Formats: sequence, structure tokens, C-alpha cells
Amino acid sequence: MRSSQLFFPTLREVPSEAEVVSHQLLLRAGFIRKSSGGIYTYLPLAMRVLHKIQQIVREEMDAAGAQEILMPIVQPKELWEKSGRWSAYGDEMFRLSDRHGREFSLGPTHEEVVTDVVDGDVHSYRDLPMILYQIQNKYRDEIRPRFGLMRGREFIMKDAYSFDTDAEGLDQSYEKMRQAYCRIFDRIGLKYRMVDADSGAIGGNNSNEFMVLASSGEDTIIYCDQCHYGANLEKAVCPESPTVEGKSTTKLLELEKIATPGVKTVKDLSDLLGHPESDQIKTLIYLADEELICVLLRGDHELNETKLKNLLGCNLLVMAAESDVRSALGAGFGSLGPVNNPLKIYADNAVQHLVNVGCGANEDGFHFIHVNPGRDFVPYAYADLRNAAPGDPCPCCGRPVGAMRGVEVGHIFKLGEKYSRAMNATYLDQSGKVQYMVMGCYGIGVSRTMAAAVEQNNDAHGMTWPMPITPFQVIIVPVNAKKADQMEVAEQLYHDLENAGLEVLLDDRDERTGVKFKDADLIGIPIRINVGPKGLALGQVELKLRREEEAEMIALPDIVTKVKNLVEAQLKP
Ligand code: 9G3
Repeated sequence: MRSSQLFFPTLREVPSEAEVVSHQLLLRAGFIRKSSGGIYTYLPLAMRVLHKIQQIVREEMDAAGAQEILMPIVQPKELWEKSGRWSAYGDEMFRLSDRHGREFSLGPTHEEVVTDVVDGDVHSYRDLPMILYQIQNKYRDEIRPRFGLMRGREFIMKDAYSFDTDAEGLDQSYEKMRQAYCRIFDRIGLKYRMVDADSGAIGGNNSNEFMVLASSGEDTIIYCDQCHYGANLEKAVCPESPTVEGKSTTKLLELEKIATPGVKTVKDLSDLLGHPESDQIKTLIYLADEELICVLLRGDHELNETKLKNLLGCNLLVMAAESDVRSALGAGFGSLGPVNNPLKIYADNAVQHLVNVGCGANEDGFHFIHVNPGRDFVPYAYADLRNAAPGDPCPCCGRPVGAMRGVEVGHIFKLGEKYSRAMNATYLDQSGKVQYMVMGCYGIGVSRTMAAAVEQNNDAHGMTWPMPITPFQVIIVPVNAKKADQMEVAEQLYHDLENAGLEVLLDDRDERTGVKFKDADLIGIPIRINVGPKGLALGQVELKLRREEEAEMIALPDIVTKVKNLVEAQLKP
């Protein structure tokens, strides 16, 4: 391809609405253009990357025995009424009506559609197991689409669905998909971790997420370098820490109420008492569906709302308004505590080991000290409610865990019979008995994977594409397009490298050298060959790797072999 023919409108300035680096670079390098909030056009360079990602996905899905189909984006309301999800997803679902007034959704996912397809034509255990997949646009009306392709309202997803006769069949399908996902992300060349994840509203009991490690990732993952335990922070287990040594023998001091004017936060109380925040009880009040509840944590811990929501099994979980708190407890935020508290109290496990600690007195401007759980208050229940933190003991091997940010690019779920029951998808087993199919579903954010790759592979000059998904493998830059000898050698090189099976971009534009070098770095081509007067005088060209500072001079006869070997070496996972 010649740069003079390629449509890649680069920008000098960083667009102001782009907050994360992948959004900035995909816009600046002419990969995408915004049509409306969270909805983009993919330009030629992005299409070359997406095509490679999809090719790897297809190869591994097919190798795992999955079969590609393509389902409708326009989905009839009736299917979603059958699963009960038409009303469950309110504003997030794009809805439309046809000319006859019939209602449809723009597909945010395809459990209902695929189960309906399978139910219609699969009747016997002999037809199972079966895994179907598609690569298709999805539509979700995010309240705040942002971060470019990372959180769009229209995005490309590979979604697969497995159908088995029983739980162990599902385990086998799930394991096949899990291994295929590891191969896919290894082949794409991304640093990622598979972690335990919360299944959320989709149902089923467990799921795994694939996280591309990147500081701009919205998710936090907890991991153990020793035993490779990994979990999304939402799901990361906090093992019961044994009572801190010596605490169990400490003398319980007399409960005492003290005046604490202006003390509003755990930190304020720590500063006043000269005790660490871990010697306090943090009290939060939540509205769970219709009920006000009290949640207790050690002062230095953070509440994990996903764990609390899963424990309570409620639909709505929001922090209570101060007015509701005041009318229930007689005090406002900053003076709340578990002592003489009429609300149902849920306490994190770490609270039960606290001795002689501080907390609010449910009276503005007063706190209690020397508070002891069990003596001064008894919670309704203790549970693992807090966020895991770096340094916590690994739930598997006990060594200290670490935390890092990640971008979720894949999520696989065991669904069980949730959708086959809802859609009445059944088959006849060997004894002719009607059984529900057992399902799994498996998603990869294809367009998000491209953005995540940029988040993980960039520097001050622009993108630094991993070879397996780069838009072009080599770019040839004649230093001066006006010089016939330079253009001649560049054209010859272009011909030879293409003949060697490489993907080559020839920057034949009549632009200043600096502009061509800057653009080559911005779009992130891994290998650049500069054809300049000094080198030519010696029968050489300059080879510059995108991820290295230094360049080296290569004799013209050696350049094709050299580049071919470099590309092949960087294509291997
Ligand atoms: C909806 C809307 C948004 C949604 C869903 C449904 C997320 C929904 C979860 C999944 C689970 C898996 C198959 C591929 C992998 C992910 N957002 N989810 O079900 F109606 Cl508006 O999509 N689906």
C-alpha cells in the first residue's frame, strides 16, 4: 500500500474529549472517527487491525469445534419477554418499532436469539454438544459512553454459546473455550490475566474474565504471583485473618462516650485519638431495596458493594440519603456507629477481631471509644464484605497478593439452565426423557481488544503495535521523495518485501522527512526502513525498530531476509 493512496487522516492535536491514551491515539492516527456518542467509524488502518484480531478469533473458535453463524441485530420483543429480560434492561437497551408498530431491540447480546434458534431445531441428545459463535455489532445505550472504543454504545463482539446435555458437558465446553481464549490472547500478543469474576445479572454461578493489563483499565484485579490466583476486585476473596496476635488477651476497657466536635471522618477520629484507622469501626448506611441497613468495616477497609449485593440478594443497593439516616439514627454522617443502632447490622469479618476501638455514638459531635464487638453490639451477620487490598494473604497460598488495573476484553460464563428453562429449550435424552439444555456463553470485545492493545502498547510518539495485529509490518520511508535514486531503491524494496509475503506501506508522499517519521511512529508500524542519501552512497538502508531508540545500517542485499526474520520472530507468541 502507498501512503499517498491510504486514507488515514492524522491529527496534530489531541482531541479534548479523549481522556485515555487509546482514544487519543486512535483519533490522532486516523484509525477511527466519531459519528455520535460511543459510536465510531473504523477507518482503513483500524479495519486492518480488526481483521487480524477477528482472524485469530475465528481460527481458535473453529479449532475448538465452535461453528460460526450470524444472528440478527434486530431482535423481536417477544423473545425478550419470554426470558423476562425485556423489562429488566431499561434504558440500556436500544429499542425500535417497525412500520406495523411491532417492537424490537438492537441486540445487546444474543442469549435469547441463539436459544430460540437451537430450541427450534435441536431435539435429541445426539445433536449435543454444540457451540455456536458469531462476530457481530452489539448495541448498549451506556449512560456515559467514554474512552472511545473502550466503552462504546455500538461495538464489535465475538459471542459464543455452548449447548450441552448436562453439567459435566458444560464443564468440558467451558474448558475448551477457556483454553481457546488463552490461545487467542497469547496469539494477539497481549499481556493478560484470566481472573475469577462476578457473574452479575447474567446469572449462572461462576465466570472468568480476561483482563488486558493497563493502568487506564476500569477494573482492578487482585493476583498472586506465586500460585497465579487471580480475581476481579469485585470477586476477590478476603480470607479470614486470624485474630491479630495479642488482641485476644487484651483487657476489654470500659465503654466511654467522648465529645468530638468537628470529627467527621475515620481519619479525623484517628488524628484525635492518636490511634490508627484500623482501630476504628467505619459505619455505612445503605438502602437495600426498601430496607435501611447498617454495614460495618474496619476503619482502613473499603466496602465491596458487589459482595454486599450478592449477600443480600437485593436488586437495588444504594447509599442511604443523610435525611433517611438522621431520621433512623438521630445523627448525621460522621457520627454513626453500631452501638444502640436499631438497624440490621452486617459486619465484615475483620470487625469481629477488633478490641477497644472507636466509632460514632449516633449523636452529632460524640463518639464511643473502647468499643468491643460482642459486648457493645452484636451484628446480624458477619461476612466477607470488604475489598481485597495489596498485601492481603492470597486465599489460595497465603502469600501477599498484588493489585493492578486491567481492561476486560473477554468474559466467559456458565449459564446452566437459566435460558433453556426461560426459552423452554429442551432435548430428549437416551431414555427419551425431556431435559433442559445446559448452556454457557463466551464473549470477546473485538473492538475493545484493539483499544486495549493500544492502552498496553504505546509510548510518547504514538502506538507500538504487537506484530500479530499491526496494520502493516514494515514501512519504507524515502528521506526525499523528489530524489529519483531514493525512490527507485524504495520502490524496489517495496516490491521485494511484498514478494517475500510481508505487509508493506511505502510512504511515497511528497512530505518533509520529519513528518513521515512522526507519522510512521504515530501509527505504530513495528519496522521502519529509511532510504537516504548517506546510506545509499554505501549501498545501505537504515533499519529502525519502533520499540528501540537505535537504528542500524543494513546492506541492501541483506535487508529482505533480515526483515522477514524479524517479522517471523515477533509473530510467535
Ligand atoms: C441487555 C443489555 C445489556 C447487557 C445485557 C443484556 C450485559 C447482558 C451480560 C452479557 C453476558 C454475555 C454473551 C456474550 C458474553 C457476555 N449487558 N449483559 O446480558 F439487554 Cl441492554 O452480555 N452475553
